[in-house]
Amino acid sequence: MSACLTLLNRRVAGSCCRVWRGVPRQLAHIRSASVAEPGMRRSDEEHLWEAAGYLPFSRAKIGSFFQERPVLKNPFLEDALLRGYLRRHLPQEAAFSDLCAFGERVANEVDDWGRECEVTPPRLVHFDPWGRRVDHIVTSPAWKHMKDLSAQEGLVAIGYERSFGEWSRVYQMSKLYIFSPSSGLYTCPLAMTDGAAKVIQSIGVSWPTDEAYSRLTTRQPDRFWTSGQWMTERQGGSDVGSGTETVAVPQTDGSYKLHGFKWFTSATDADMTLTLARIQDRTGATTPGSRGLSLFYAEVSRDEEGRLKGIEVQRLKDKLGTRQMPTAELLLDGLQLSEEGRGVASIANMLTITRIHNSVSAAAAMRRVVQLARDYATRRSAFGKPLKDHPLHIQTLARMEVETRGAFLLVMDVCRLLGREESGMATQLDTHLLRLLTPVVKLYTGKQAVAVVSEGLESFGGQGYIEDTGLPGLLRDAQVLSIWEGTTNVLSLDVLRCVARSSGMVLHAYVTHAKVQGASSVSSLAPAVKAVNSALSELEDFVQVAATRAPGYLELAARDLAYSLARIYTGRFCIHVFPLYSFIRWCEHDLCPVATKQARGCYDPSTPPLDAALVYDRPV
Ligand code: MFK
Repeated sequence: MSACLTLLNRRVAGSCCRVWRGVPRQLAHIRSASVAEPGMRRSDEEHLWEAAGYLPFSRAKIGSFFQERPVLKNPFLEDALLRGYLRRHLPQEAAFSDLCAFGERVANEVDDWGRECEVTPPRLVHFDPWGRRVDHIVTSPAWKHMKDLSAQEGLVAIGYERSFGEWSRVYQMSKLYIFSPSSGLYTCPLAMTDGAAKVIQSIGVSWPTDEAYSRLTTRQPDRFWTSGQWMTERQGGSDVGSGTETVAVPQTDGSYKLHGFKWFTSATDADMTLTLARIQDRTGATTPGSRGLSLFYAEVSRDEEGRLKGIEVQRLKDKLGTRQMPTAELLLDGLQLSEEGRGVASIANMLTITRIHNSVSAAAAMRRVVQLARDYATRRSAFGKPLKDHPLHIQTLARMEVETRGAFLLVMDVCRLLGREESGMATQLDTHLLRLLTPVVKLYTGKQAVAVVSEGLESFGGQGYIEDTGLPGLLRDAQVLSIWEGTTNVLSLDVLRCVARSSGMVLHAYVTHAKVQGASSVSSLAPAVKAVNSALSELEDFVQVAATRAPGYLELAARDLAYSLARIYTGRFCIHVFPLYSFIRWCEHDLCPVATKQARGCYDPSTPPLDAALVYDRPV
């Protein structure tokens, strides 16, 4: 063969430039080292190249091997855990057939729209051709299809129709879970729409928001509205109470004009919004802090010439991900909705809903990347066998799978609790659990989604880094999940606040619910039961010690506490829902990191100055 190749090199090189065009660069050295032999016929060349196994490169120019792509199949049928969970709790045929049909639609139609949203991002047209300011946010046709689809499929409506009683939220969120990774981020406006409907419902559906409520929760595409949640200002992303500068000036007709600058307004093409502002008194003074904030409802409308009324769009944000969706800086005017000074408490209902949606999207992102990686492992071979036959690769996928299952079960349990509360079935324990677990599930799944999706991309090798595979977008969009709707630290502190405000009742409810009662009848499960219950005891011990320390101690422990709450609670599901071997994988985690770190003195008073010395690289 090597003699043949030498002959080939000598004869072919320089004889015909045409042959060399398209030969991969790695073969170029063969040419440069070769001697030309004029007069050679093309068929001879071809014969020699074929003998050397290179003909496909000379003809097709890129070789004959093409890797099969990972295939998205019906995400409902592909998800045994989701189907098993629903079979257990919501065994209605109507729900199954709807989810199955929707899964088919997602795989065959919606996923392409999602991709189109990514490659045709929104743009802002400030002026019409004659110089008038119009501030049009131009979105892709696919983005508009998503809106119609959302109405038709009842992606918000299901939560308010409550056809499945206390399980209606689980059903709605199952649908969103299937939809989310293919939605082109349309789940963002849907989360806020759902949150706005919830706020309006909790305040009481009456004029002027009754029409808005019916539009937010309709299944008719031509009536359907989406809502914004315009909270963030330049000074106030997390610290909304101090950072909100927008003022509400009372008008003679009882309405208000809002003057302010909203720094991040997601899905700015919404039809209405809920937002916060400080009401001015007659002297123009406002009340500072959280107590000075009221909640406002505003419809986004245009005048006859197409100009936005009372709103100027400064610019669209240039973001790492979520590029499918317009995020803008703007100002607006509106009508008062909440009691004066109850803005944060009133919008908290919206935060609960959007944080649950966020968690659903996080679990869904993990599920999607695992589904694709699992499929790819059957199509891609390396080192002589398919990836699925490499034990280390399968171990990696198993670790991703167990994270995904844990996230799914945690999220669905919070949806279950929400459904119980909304259908009047919730016990006091359920209500406490819902308050505590909402920030916990949001912060935990948001972080895990980034880790799992990043790991998932690696399982496609270099292709996972290539834009038009659609895979990098999964990672970019996952990164926002731990940022918006409350960062990990802000939510960890929310956990502490709700523990303190309930005088520890939320924690008591948690321990009561999470404890696995009685010895398991299946002896093989005994170690798992023991692991969860002893982690719970460690958690209780931590709380007892922490209660005797200065407040700064708990603040430093807040993140680890939230992680412990998430991991122990998920461990409890492992026993009932998972096969035992997945519990072994779950226990690769420290179930109660807050106790482990407490024992190591990580929250001692000396820690903050030491941390500052470390971060700023200054000796203490
Ligand atoms: C795919 C999913 C897409 C999701 C959509 C994404 C769209 C993106 C839009 C955004 O990102 S909008 C910006 C989101 N911003 C935040 O999430 C703010 C993060 N900061 C916090 O959450 C702060 O903790 C908070 C602003 C709430 C702190 O404000 P305060 O004024 O210091 O709150 P405080 O004093 O703790 O609570 C005031 C009242 O609200 C209290 O009620 P009472 O007066 O009756 O006692 C609290 O109990 C209540 N409250 C606060 N947080 C609550 C809550 N109630 C229930 N749940 C909560 N989480």
